[in-house]
Amino acid sequence: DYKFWKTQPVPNFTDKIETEGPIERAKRPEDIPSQPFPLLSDFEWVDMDLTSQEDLTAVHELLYENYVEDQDATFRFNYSTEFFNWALKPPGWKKEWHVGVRVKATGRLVAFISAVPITLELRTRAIPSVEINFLCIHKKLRTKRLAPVLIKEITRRVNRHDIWQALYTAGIVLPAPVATCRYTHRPINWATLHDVKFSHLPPNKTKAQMVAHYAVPLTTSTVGLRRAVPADAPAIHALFDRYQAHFDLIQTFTRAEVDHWLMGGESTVDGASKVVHTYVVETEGKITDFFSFYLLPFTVLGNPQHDQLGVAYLFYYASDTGLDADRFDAHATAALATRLTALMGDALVIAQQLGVDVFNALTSQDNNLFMNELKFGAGDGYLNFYLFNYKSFPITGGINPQTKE
Ligand code: YNC
Ligand code: MG
Repeated sequence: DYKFWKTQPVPNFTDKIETEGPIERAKRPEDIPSQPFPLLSDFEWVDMDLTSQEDLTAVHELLYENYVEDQDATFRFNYSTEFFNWALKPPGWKKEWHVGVRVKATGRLVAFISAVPITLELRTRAIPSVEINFLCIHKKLRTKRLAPVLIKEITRRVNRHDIWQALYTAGIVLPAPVATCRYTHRPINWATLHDVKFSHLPPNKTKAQMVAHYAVPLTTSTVGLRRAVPADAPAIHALFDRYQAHFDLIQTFTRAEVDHWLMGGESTVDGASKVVHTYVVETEGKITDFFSFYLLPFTVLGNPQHDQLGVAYLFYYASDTGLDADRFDAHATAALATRLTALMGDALVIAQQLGVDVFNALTSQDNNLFMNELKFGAGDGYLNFYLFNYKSFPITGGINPQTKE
């Protein structure tokens, strides 16, 4: 019955929204308590220092053992230092927003929650926000109502910086989603996916038929496609801004955020990010398209053949195809569908070259224009998107925010 969520500034399932905007009356940072919420006396709040290897390791271990897993508990996210640098240290990140709870006596990290600054735009209205992610409580401390304490504490820490809205996603249903997407998966290496029981052999099919069905070309096909370099950032940024205009709820980027989220920022190693991979199409000196995906492999438990699964997640993209036409123009939409199908087909090729076994995407952005054609299949999971302290009219024009797994 949502005992906690009922007390929070979120819409309920039946609210009829009359005006779009904040739910709580405006407050000032100085109205917010300067002291943390009390914890049981065995525990203490800590700011995790994700520039230190020790704290990175502690967060990694907590999430590795206790974060989201599949039903059979055979797959675990294999987070890396580079991944945390990318997902948790974008421009404007704050150490005090990497919140840990430790056992006082042993120093053991038993819970974590994070916020990073983002700018949302809802139907052209900019909303300075944070994205809340990586909420995790040790399995031995579950269902003790610690999650509400973590959520209230991160809210306090964000409010102290004069930010009053947040975006978060969850597989579970809470009051009340602003949008709901489905996970889809595009097998690349079907044989391996079958070995680890991620993919199943349909009746009346042979393994060879499945492998052939999902075969991806060895080389890309789009003329002018190449890896993005730092000098492309301004052109990518401009194209991205134009492309986003047709969605209702978007995340916008500053130039520094383009450098971080698309070029790899601090996660860059030897000039190329190991986490986010961005490609552009250059035609006669002009950037006409870009796409990006990030890598977050799975560890596979208890399988004699494989201990790792290469997993890519579609991230942001844009194309100038049909961009200046009315968004309901059927010809422009068909042209965009053709273009995105070619681009994402090439993304699969590149992912395959990087050892990716499965390429995941949500049913957000314009992904419905290419998913069927490129053999993405619907997964079991849904992802609900939530806004904290903001009520929105129903979203009809689509969303783009890509939260990190
Ligand atoms: C969840 N995922 O409903 P009610 S996603 C939000 N998001 O409250 P307890 C959640 N709320 O129903 P446990 C939630 N999961 O009574 C549960 N809740 O109102 C609510 N899993 O607390 C739940 N990570 O401590 C209930 O539950 C209350 O011990 C119960 O802990 C939950 O990162 C959890 O899936 C999820 O580690 C921490 O199960 C634990 O079960 C766990 O008794 C595995 O809590 C990992 C996992 C969640 C990933 C994510 C987004 C989190 C968003 C949090 C909300 C942010 C609001 C905005 C704040 C900033 C505002 C500003 C400005
Ligand atoms: Mg608990």
